[in-house]
This record gives sequence, C-alpha cells and structure tokens, in this order.
Amino acid sequence: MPENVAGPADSWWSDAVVYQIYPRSFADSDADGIGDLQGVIERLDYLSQLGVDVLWLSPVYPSPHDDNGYDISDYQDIDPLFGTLADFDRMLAGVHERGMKLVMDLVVNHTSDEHPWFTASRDGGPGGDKRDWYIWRPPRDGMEPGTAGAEPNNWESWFSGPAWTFDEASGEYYLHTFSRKQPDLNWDNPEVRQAVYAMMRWWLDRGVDGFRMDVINLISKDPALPDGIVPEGARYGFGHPYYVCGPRVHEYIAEMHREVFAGHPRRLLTVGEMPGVTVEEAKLFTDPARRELDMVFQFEHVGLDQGPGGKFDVRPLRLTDLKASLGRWQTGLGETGWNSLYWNNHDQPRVVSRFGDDSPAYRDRSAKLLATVLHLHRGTPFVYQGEELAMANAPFASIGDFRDIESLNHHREQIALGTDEAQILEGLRHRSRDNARTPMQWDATQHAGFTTGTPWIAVNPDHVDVNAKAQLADPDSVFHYYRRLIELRHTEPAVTHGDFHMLHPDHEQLYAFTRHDAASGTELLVLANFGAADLTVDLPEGWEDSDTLIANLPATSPLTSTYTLRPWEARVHRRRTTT
Ligand code: TEU
Repeated sequence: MPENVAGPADSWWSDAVVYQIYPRSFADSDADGIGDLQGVIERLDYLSQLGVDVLWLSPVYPSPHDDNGYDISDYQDIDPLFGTLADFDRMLAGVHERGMKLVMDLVVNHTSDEHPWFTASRDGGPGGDKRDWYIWRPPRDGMEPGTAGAEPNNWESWFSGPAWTFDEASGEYYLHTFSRKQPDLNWDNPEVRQAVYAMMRWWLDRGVDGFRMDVINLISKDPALPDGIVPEGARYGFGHPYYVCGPRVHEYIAEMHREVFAGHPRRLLTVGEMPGVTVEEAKLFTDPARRELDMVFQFEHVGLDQGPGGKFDVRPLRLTDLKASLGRWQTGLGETGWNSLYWNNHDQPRVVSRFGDDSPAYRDRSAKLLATVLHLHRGTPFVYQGEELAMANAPFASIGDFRDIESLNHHREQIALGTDEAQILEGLRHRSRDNARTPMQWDATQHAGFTTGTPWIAVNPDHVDVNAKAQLADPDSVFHYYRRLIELRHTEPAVTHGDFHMLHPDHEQLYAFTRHDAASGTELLVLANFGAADLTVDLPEGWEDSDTLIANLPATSPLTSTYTLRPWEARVHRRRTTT
C-alpha cells in the first residue's frame, strides 16, 4: 500500500508536472463571461496532449468572490458560477480517465465572512459557542473602540489597511490577515482543526488526489498577538514575525497528516503555499520522516525584483540574485526535502514579461529558455495556465481595467497618500495579479475563444498572435516545446534524480548548471543566455560529443571548450559518465 509519507526522488510526484487552472479565466461554457467546470471538461484533451500529470484547481467553492474565491462560504459545494457538484464529479472522472490526478485548493487560514461558521461566531457574541473559532479581541487598552489606532495590535493586512475590523454589535475586533471579508480561523481551537480535517476527508472520499494549501504556514499565530515592527514611513506594523511559521505550525500540519493522509490507500499530493518560508523551515516541512507535507511553494525568487516599498516597488532583477536564490533552494533541501518549481501562478505577473523578453522578436524564444531553466532544476515543476503559450502581461491602461482586490486597495491607499497615479499604475502594470488572470487565449477570435459573452476581465489583445490554436498547429511553438520538456521529465532519469551543481554563479547573463545522476550514468549540462546579446561561454571539458536533449535553437557548433550562445538561447546536453 503506497504510504503517503512525503519522500524525495522516489515518490510518484517527483517526475510529475503539475498544471494550475484558475477556473474563472480558463474556459467559459455558458457565456456568462466567467470560466466554469464544463469549460475545464471541454479542455481536458488539450491538457492531456500537453502531457501534464496533475491538475491543481484554484477554488470553485461557494464564495462572495471578494478575493476571487479565496474567501470561501461553503467548503463542501460548488459555486453556481462554476457549476454543480455533479459537474465536478464529471470533470474529476474525465481527469482520471486521462490518467491525470486532481488536487484542490485548500483555503483554511481563513473563511469568508459569509461562512456560517463566521456568522455564528460574530452573531453569537462573546461567549457564543463559535466565538473561539475566529480571533476576536477588545480594543487596545484605553482607546475609543472603532477609532484609528484602537485595533488590538498594529498588524497590516496583505491587502492594505489594518488587519482588524471592528464589530459594533460586540465592541470587539476580528483578525483578517487578508481582506476584511476573510476572517482568520483560530487554529488553536481543536474544534476548528477537526472540522477542517473532516472536510478534507470528504473531498478525498469524493476522489480528489490531494491539496494545494493556501498560506498554510500562517495558521499558527503568536497567542500574545504582539505589535509588529513599524517600517519607516509606514502606518502599520509588520506582523509577519508573529504568524509566518508560527509557534505551533508544525504541530498542526503533522496532526493534519495523521488525521487525513497517513495510510491513505491512494497516492496523494500535498503542497503547502508558504509566504516567507525559509530553506531551513522548508526542510522541516518536507522531510519525509516528519510526515508533514510533500513540498512547499517558497517566495524568495519572486521577491528579488522588488524594492523596500514592497511588491509594487519594482526593481530590475539581477540574474546573480536569481541564481543564488534558486541554487540555495536546490542544495538547501538536499536529499531529504523536495522543491516545487514555478515562475507563474494566479498571483504572479507573467514570467516572459518579468524575467524574459516579451517583444515579438524574443517572446517565444525567451519563454522556452525560462521553461528550460525551470524544468531542468531538481523538483516538481508547476505550469500555470497560458505559460505554455508564452502569454504575457496585459497592457492595462487605467485603474478601471483592474479587478484584483489587492491592486484596487493598493491604488486607493496610495492615492489617499498623495502618490502620483501614473507611478501607481506603473507598479500595477508590472506586478498586479491581474496580469495572470486575463482569460486563457484559445484562438484568435473575439475574446480569444474564452467566452462568447463579455469576459469578466479584458482579454489581452495579443491573443491574435498568442493562442493555443495557432501553437497546436506549429511544431516549433512554445506549447510543443513545453510538451517536449514534460516528456523529457518522464523519460530522462537525470532530470528527476540528478544532483544539482551551479556553474559560473557570478555571471550576470549566463545561467548554467549540471545535473549528475550516478544511477543512470548520465550528466546533463544546461546553458541559458539571459539576454539579447551573443554570449561566448567557457565550457567544462568533455561535452563536444554530447547529445542535444532539447534546445530552443539548432546548435551552431559542437560544445567545444567555448560556445557562443545567441540571444535567449537555451540548450540541454547529455553525456554518459562512468560514475
Ligand atoms: O496568496 C498568498 C500570498 O502570498 C498573497 O499575499 C499573494 O501572493 C499576494 O500577491 C502577495 O502580495 C494566497 C492566494 O494564492 C492568493 O490568491 C490569495 O489572495 C491569498 O492567499 C489569500 O487567500
């Protein structure tokens, strides 16, 4: 019986590739302008052709959609916007029939404020039987309830403003580390934990194959809820030290593993999304002997191009910083832990615009280069919808083009502080999560084949050139390059099992590394030119007779002691080794 003990390179998911579907923007079957489960069903053959093994479905549960479904009001049903439980069951059967697995998005750090658990907690008042399911506190001593500064501590929400909202009826505040419509559950309450585990078992019994766990490292707060540090010029305190990987987080996740996953008869996958997690913490979460999680999403590499002002304070990326960060995670988790590998998701801007070159001249080539570098690292790659097409950031013109609560709150807060709107919009164009949420580009027709209605957010006008239909017909497309990369992971042992060794770590334009797998007697060399100028590189010896496993350009010569990489050229070579 496959024991669902997290394990490194020998687990079923170590040579798997995961594809994230953000259903709201994937495919709309009923012309309401919002994607749905029937739309997913109609595209399962496309995903099967790509060759991915697991689908991660962003939330489709009932929700007021304050945060596009990451504010859940019923954990055991499907929002009518997306369909019904019967539609879900049909989709899951279609996924399994094609030999793929499905993991759900588990959002249990918080619920919607419209979840019955919260309405009972709020309306029951202090002493009510569900009061302690959430985090309620009286105003700060001596302060007038409901006035600025009277919040129980000075923590700031991730979506701007204080992390507390005042409830007039009870004269107390409730904590919401995200929007005020996303109250944090009190994980110190065993009733809360057991209710979450029961819900998780309900979905496993329904046939799902695991969970991606939303901000799961934030569930344990320092019970004293101390004030955070107030950065220079900021209005609120930085509460992260008091709830990122908090005091009992490992206890709770180990308990979850015992209560939900241990000994399960099917092969499952658990991925913890962990803002602020360090390599050292991730080793603890993913060490198989600790029976916690299979892998984590870390955020270090997607924070390297921001300044002290936060995510919308855009700074240029230095390739040496990226290599140092990813290299640290490759070696840091070592043989006991396991990396998830991603550039994109529904929260991140499109990587071809961010780390590549989305000009027509180099968009496809740099997208293939970025995919090559990521997929040849040690770990499990995640492909976000549209990444396989080189979908790019959208040309947002005004604040009216944005939908995301994080972006809209940031704009409102910065306008109130007197920041120049052109500067605010510039930051949003680079970093807004809406860059990832423009509709999937299926073809060159109006609304890119996503909907026959009016899309909830505008389609990127570049869909006339960047779309699945055109790329399926072009063997040299980004889609088919991703398909070959995924196939390589299934056929080339060194891609999964090889060790990792960075080359030229101090080079600002070259990303190069080797992967050596003694068991299969093979070594891979990965070369990538992160720039629009030719780059002549010194190569290690012994690669002149190597095979080209995959490349985004035909080779100009054998890999002798030097080789000139063309702009955005990526190559993977293989040689046999005796050890
Ligand atoms: O995101 C967690 C997280 O780190 C967010 O704060 C997000 O990365 C943001 O852009 C940081 O600036 C998860 C979900 O992926 C996100 O969509 C939700 O909005 C959030 O949690 C709350 O559920």
